[in-house]
Amino acid sequence: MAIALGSDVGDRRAHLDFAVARLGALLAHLKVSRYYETEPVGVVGPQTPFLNAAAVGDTTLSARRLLDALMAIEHERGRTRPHPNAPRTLDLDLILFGDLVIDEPGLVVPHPRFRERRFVLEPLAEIAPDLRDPLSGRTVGTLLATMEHSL
Ligand code: PH2
Ligand code: MG
Ligand code: MG
Repeated sequence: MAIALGSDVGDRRAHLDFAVARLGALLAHLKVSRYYETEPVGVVGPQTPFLNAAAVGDTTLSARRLLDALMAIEHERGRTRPHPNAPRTLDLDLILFGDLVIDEPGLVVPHPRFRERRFVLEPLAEIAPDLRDPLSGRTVGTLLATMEHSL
C-alpha cells in the first residue's frame, strides 16, 4: 500500500524520520522516497512550506487497522486537530491499499484528492511509478505526467 507523509510544524525532518522508523516496524518491504520541500496547498493563514514524502510497503493488517496505526503514530508526535488543514507535526495519509476501493466514515481509499496533489504524486512516482489507481486505472507515473501536461 501507499502512504503520504507530511509535516509543517517544528522539526519537520525529525517528524518524518520518526514516522519512517515506525512504518519500518509496521510494514514489510518498506520503501521511502526522499523528502520534498513543497509549497502549502489549500492552507489558510500563515503559509509555511511542508516537508513531504511517500512510503510503500506490505501488510497483513486490514485497511482500518492500518489507519488506526497511522493515527497512533501521528498522536505520538503530538498531532492535534483544532480545525481542518491546521498545521501539523505529522500527517500520515493512506493513499492506496492494493486494489481496494473503500468509502466508509473516516476511511476513503484511494485518497479522494491524491490525483491532483503533486506533493503526493511526485514522491510516490519516485518509488512506485507503476502502482495503479483502481478507480482511474492509471498508474502513479501516468497520473503525474498527465498533471504536468495540464499545467
Ligand atoms: N497537506 C494538506 C493540505 N496542503 N500542502 C502540502 N504542500 N503538503 C501537504 O502535505 C498538505 C498540503 C492536508 O493534509
Ligand atoms: Mg493530508
Ligand atoms: Mg491526514
